[in-house]
Amino acid sequence: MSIVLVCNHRDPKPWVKAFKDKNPDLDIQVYPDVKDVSSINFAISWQHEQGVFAQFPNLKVIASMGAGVHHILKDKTIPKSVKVTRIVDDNLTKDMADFVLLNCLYGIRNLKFHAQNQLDKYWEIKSYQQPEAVKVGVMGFGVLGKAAAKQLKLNRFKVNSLSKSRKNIEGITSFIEDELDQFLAESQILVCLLPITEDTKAILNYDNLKKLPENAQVINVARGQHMVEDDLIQLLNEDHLSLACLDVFQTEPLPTESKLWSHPKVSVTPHVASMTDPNSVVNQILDNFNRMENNKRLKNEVDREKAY
Ligand code: NDP
Ligand code: OXD
Repeated sequence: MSIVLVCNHRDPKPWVKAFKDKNPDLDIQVYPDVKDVSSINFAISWQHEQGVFAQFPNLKVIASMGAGVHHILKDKTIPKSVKVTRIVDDNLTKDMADFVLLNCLYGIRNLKFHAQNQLDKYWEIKSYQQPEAVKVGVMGFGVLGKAAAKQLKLNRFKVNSLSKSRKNIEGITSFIEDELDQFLAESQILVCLLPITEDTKAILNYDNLKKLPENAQVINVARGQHMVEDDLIQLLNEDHLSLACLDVFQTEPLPTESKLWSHPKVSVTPHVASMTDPNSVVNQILDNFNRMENNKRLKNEVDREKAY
């Protein structure tokens, strides 16, 4: 039984090293240098080219290198019998919670405004808000959304959450998908931590973003496909929104011609909110490889119907 690593936009070398450090005898091959396609039962994937897995007739499991799995599930050539797993990792979770807090503070302390003024050597004092005066709406209350919400709460922000099913966490008001309008109307800062599904694609569109209070800030750390980028730019230009902190984009790397790069109210980071450390997740992937070999239930398996 062998593993294939199929990845784009990520260097496979640290992954191979992490696996080999744990188990030097492991047969792990990096696509496209695969010796015997029929020996491959387990794949580790990041943004593979569509259809690539069709050449592995004995494939049983595809493990995402990250928390998100849309890059795998959108490939309709993958047989239904192939199981898909994702990463749930304490370091990934803590890093995301930190990044969300950082961006919320960045917004309320007007740091983008001051950075713009610095470029113009212009001294302008602007008052700022206290966290307790600001309500953050965290869209998606799974592993990462919950951790971000708790971190915000600890740092004095008021927090609402949005999820499919009702949650019960002290001090955080839970909204469910039917209550999206009310949730948006209360979110002075909106944090998107949803998975991509048929319901959440393009959910950050003009009509929905317009429901945010005036001067709201938007933070998208989930996927670029949630956001209709032209709609966002329009609402920033109309002064309905004050700031967008974007870590993910419709097209990555963000094309040089994108207006987002130089928009005075947009902060751009290159999909670094929280990055999987191969050394931190190698054990959970190897554990699932062993589970597959022994016909045991996999950990962090994705419900392919639900799509997350
Ligand atoms: P989870 O699967 O743990 O959580 C998903 C949450 O979204 C759940 O609370 C779910 O509700 C909710 N949800 C799903 N569909 C809807 C809907 N239609 N309306 C409202 N809520 C909905 O995901 P994670 O927290 O682990 O990760 C979230 C995303 O973050 C990933 O899919 C990935 O795209 C992104 N990510 C980005 C990174 C970056 O560096 N920028 C790094 C890591 C992840 P319920 O609880 O009721 O099921
Ligand atoms: C992930 C990511 O899904 O890095 O883990 O975006």
